[in-house]
Amino acid sequence: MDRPVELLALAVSVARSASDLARRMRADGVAAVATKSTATDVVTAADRAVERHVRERLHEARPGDAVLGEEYGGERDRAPVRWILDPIDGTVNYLYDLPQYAVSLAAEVDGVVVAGVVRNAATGREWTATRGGGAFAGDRRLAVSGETDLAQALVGTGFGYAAQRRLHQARVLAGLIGHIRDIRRFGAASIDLCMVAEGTLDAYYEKGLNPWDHAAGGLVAAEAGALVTGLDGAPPGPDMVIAAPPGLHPALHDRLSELDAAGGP
Ligand code: LIP
Repeated sequence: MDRPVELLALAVSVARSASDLARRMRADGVAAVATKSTATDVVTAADRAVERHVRERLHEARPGDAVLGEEYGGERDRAPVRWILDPIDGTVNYLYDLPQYAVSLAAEVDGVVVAGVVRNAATGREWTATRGGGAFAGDRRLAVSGETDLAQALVGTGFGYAAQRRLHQARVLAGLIGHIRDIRRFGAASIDLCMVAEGTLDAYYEKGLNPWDHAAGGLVAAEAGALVTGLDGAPPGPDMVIAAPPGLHPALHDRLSELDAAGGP
């Protein structure tokens, strides 16, 4: 029962009920219940309730699996199957009722992400992928944009919760913005990565992401043909996540490397 398609079927079913819970709680009104790394890094009651809901459903279906979630943490060591969960990716959007937030759930087998779903809880848009099985939005198979010219590229990015990090990211953006078509900051990495997969963004990069921000969306982007990497040979991780079509990745990568995008606080 560890086949990627079966893990995906469970992930999709869980992400749908979790999204319904998030949307209901949003309708009831949302307030920040606490802050985490900084005063602007908020957590709502819904982030926690949705994570508990997902953990309960996964435990019911697969009691032996490990779960790593944004709000309750979890097993960082390797279990045969580990689920990587962001209950509400785009929490600030959720707080402000901006319809760009998602339940992001990935299944990792022996350390490799093999299935993932990202579901926009506000709009119901859903992106899925299995390793080697392709990426889909509903039944539509996804492919990244054919853009090869950085100067024509619409690029997504994001900023951290710490002011010093945002200042570094702004300096990097200042060095990049004159070399691309334009920038988009939508506020949820998982959805940004899926937009690269469907070609509504030509590329995306961000420093400071956690595994739960990019595990599922990264697989969707990769299965749609994107190169999903870090900088200078590193895998995608907290220093940097870049997702771009093979024809665009080298130019974006090299520009970000020159700008020390993985550096700073
Ligand atoms: C968010 C990411 C986003 C980033 C934000 C934050 P969260 O995740 O999806 O890309 O720019 O700073 O990390 O905190 O809403 O789960």
